[in-house]
Amino acid sequence: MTLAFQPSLFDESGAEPRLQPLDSAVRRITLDHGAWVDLRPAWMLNSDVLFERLAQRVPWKADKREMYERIVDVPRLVSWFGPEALLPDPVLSRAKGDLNRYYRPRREQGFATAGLCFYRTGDDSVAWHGDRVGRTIDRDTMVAILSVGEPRILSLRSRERGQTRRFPLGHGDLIVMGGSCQRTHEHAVLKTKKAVGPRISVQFRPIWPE
Ligand SMILES: O=C(O)CCC(=O)C(=O)O
Repeated sequence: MTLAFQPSLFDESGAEPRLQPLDSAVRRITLDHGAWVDLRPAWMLNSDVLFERLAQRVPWKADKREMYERIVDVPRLVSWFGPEALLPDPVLSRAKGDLNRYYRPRREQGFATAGLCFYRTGDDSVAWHGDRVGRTIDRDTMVAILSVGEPRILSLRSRERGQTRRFPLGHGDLIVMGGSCQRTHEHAVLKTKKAVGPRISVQFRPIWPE
């Protein structure tokens, strides 16, 4: 699949994607009800190369879901890699390792799976939701999202409908949602009429018990 996109101004031409240290470059934003997000802009350098590889190599699927008693297409492409699966690029295995080393989650909370989403145009989106753990268990957890390709806005608001925060994420940026975030807050990538290029997000998650 090829989609035109605006390359990052900071990438070294043709160089391999590589990760920068997390450490002091991570900025924490404390939210209400015990939720927080960490931001690490440009965590991955030369991320356009990874965008191109993922766009070409990943077995993308168009999911369907039920809406108002009709089956409709989910407006984005997805692919999921279980805890033992070989990730579609070695730099993603390094990313998972770096996240586990930096956050040192308890064993059952370690980043294990990778869910990939491909937003081809501004029509692709995901509606307001908290990830499944927020609906099923009463436990804090972390979800880390690496974004490559052109930025899209990840919106975040408390379930009490407080202030909406908007995080433009693309070109190697990292966001980690932690604490109670999946239970007390919702996030979304909303449709936009603005001319936006394609973005792929990689979400690293723990394995959540049913
Ligand atoms: O693409 C993103 O940054 C968000 C993805 C997401 O929220 C999800 O798939 O649950």
